[in-house]
Amino acid sequence: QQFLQKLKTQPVMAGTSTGQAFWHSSEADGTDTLLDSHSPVDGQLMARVYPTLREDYERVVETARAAFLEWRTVPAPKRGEIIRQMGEQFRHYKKELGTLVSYEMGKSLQEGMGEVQEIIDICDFAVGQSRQLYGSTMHSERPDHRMYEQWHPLGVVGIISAFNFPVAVWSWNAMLAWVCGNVCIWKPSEKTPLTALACQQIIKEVLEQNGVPEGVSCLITGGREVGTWLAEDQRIALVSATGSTRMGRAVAQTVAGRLGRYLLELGGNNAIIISQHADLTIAIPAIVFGAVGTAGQRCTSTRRLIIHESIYEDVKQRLVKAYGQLRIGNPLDEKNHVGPLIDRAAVAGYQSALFQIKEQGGRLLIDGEVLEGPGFESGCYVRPAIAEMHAQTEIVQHETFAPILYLLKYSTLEEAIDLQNGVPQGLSSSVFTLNLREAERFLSAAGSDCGIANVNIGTSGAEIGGAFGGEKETGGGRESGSDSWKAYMRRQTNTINYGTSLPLAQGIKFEF
Ligand code: UN1
Repeated sequence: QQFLQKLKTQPVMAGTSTGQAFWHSSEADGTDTLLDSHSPVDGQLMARVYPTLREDYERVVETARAAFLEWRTVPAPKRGEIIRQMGEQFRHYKKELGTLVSYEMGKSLQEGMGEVQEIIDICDFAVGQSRQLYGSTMHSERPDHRMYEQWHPLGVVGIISAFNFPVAVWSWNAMLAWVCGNVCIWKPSEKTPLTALACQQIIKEVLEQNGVPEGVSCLITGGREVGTWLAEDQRIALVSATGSTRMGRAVAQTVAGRLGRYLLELGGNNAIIISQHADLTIAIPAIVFGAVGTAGQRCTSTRRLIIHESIYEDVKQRLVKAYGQLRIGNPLDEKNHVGPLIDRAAVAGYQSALFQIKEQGGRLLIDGEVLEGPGFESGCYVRPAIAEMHAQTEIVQHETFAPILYLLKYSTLEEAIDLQNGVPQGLSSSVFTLNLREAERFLSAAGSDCGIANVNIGTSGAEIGGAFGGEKETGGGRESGSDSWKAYMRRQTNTINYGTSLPLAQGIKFEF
């Protein structure tokens, strides 16, 4: 409550641009244009937020562009030092921000804190990265020539983030984009504007204290239309978008139309293969965490279980038992395992999926239900469901952002891998097996077609150190660790002649 109060009293909420943050200008008209942030935890109206108007957007982009001209010349390790200080601030505010994430988004307090931990981790990673923006050197085919490549910043990076990881995914993008010398304009999900505002406040002090030009970190708010402004805008060098495949396709088509760059992290439909050689004592908790954690609203959530026929009944029984022990309720109460869905529209999507499962010949092993009564007033709490499917019907092919787990049976590993790959999405995957051949086959070129493939751990809960993202309808982008930083930079190849003649490549002679 105190943290929220602090947010409300900061001038950044009141209107005009302040420090590093842009918020909506005072010309806002009627209250009906405000974004209401309701907590799915208890249905309470947390705050009303001004959406960005078009003229404010113009001002934001122009200020960001001007800031870029300065920021790009700051030595990368100096930029890294500022990110280090941001990491310190997030350490300081971990509890407050984690709680706000939990309250605004509905994930458990531990997961809310975990998200802030991801921010801290990526800050640390980005600090190191700031001294490692390496390019290669090549040997020129020409005498007295040197050839090398260097990496330069792109310019203004637009970040469109989703409600389910309202702060972590922004930080993966922003921290790397900043050390690479870019400036950022962040459009958070209209379902979780407050956590974005909180992040902007948390870093504001650091930016101000270091004399960072206004516009390096910009925040704009609003719905789809505001995202479209970024996608259409020639001045936005890179649009990094996280969310549904539908949204990502629209962004990609628009950005591609102007030959801009995009980085997409879209839907997943993640499966775990449970081999007859699996250690079920670790497989079962991995499945349950993957399927019901964050109420099934991670893009890495486990949605499909492909189980060897010889252990199918055993796994089924263990799952039913485990699901029977799940406590559904207020995510701020650490006793509970499953919190609410983000809003009633998500609940409707869940209900529609349950209906389609039955229509498509599925059998609900654990039926879903929308919970009512004390503690469930928001109308967003649902019971995690398990459905047995005879095939990957249309509903199984679809990513329903809710805790619904599909069970499928297999007899050979090839069949299991075909099922695993037989959906339009390609984000995360895993196999539980103690058999080396199976594990390696799954990880081979003939195995999983996903961006993430794990052995003996679940599909969700990736660390920041690896590149995060996936193939096919997941969009092909990679964020966070490994060499994902390259997406935020442009590569320049330099050839230098330090000789006294002008030899041409490919031995071409051009004499006159
Ligand atoms: C997402 O769901 O958009 O791997 C990101 C995980 C998290 C990130 C998920 N570290 O589950």
